[in-house]
Amino acid sequence: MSESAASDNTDISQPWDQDNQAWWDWYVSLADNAGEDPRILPAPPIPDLELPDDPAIVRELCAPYRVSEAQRTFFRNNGFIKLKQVFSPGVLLRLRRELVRLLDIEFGVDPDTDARNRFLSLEMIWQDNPLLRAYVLSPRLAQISAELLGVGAVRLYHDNVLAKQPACGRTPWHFDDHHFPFDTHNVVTAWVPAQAIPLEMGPLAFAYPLDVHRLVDAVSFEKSGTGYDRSVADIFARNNVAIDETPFDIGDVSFHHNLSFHTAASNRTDRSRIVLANTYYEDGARIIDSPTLVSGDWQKFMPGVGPGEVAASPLNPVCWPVEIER
Ligand SMILES: O=C(O)CCC(=O)C(=O)O
Ligand SMILES: [Fe+2]
Repeated sequence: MSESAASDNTDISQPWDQDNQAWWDWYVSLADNAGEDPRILPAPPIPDLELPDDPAIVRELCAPYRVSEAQRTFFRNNGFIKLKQVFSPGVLLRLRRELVRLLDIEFGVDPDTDARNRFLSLEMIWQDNPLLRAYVLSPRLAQISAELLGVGAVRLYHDNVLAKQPACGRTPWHFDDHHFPFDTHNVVTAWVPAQAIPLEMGPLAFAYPLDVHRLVDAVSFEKSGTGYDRSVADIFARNNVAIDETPFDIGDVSFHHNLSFHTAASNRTDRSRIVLANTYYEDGARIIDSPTLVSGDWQKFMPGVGPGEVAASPLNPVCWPVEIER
């Protein structure tokens, strides 16, 4: 590659000018799938439960969850944590049913039966759907996020429904600081699986401890091809970096810091891996002066907020502590 072609491939100074779905289609194209096993296995059945009614769901989404000092220390050191029984199976299966309905409306596919190998994404699902609003602005998720970060108040950046369809490939290695246009590192994503995720479905996997990002800080991001993903994987392997790649039981929720390096394997099951990922950040944070291509559709998540300004549009409510007005 000539020098200018190489620098074109690493120039991310232009803003993203397409939608969030196009962003994800592009982003998963950057993953190296050479080592992935192509066999498709049957997914575990979705439990046949009686689902709770909406008031019971809202009560659970609002109730506090006890985070121990040991868990806070683990998160601070490692940049991620997987917590057990954050929600009951019924609350998650009700979420899944609603997300399947929305994905069907948006993409015209039943994400469980029409396998198209894509990473489908929806965002801003909470604004006109009272049930999903309760899941996205969940005081329980926001309280856990604030306690893990050790901050007094958190706002919503955005929600993201992530449906990795059967046979869709890996999510490339990355840390979210690269995507999020914030001037703070007090940013956390609650990744809420709407079904159990066995290894063959591609659970989110985390490199740790938190500061392993320093090993790859000098690797240049490449906006086409799989070079960045391969370089990060090689450096982690050469340095024997620990990776937590473990299944999620129904009810497990992971929380990752914006400096935590993470990836996910391909979905080798016959069911979509549906997750709700909500990102929360410390109240008072500002937008950086120069968001990039990789910051994606950020202005959609913060209308009216410009570079350098305090990130607090009406679409970024304080989710914890709970305000009287919502
Ligand atoms: O769901 C995935 O595979 C990736 C999600 C992710 O990178 C995130 O939520 O930060
Ligand atoms: Fe991520």
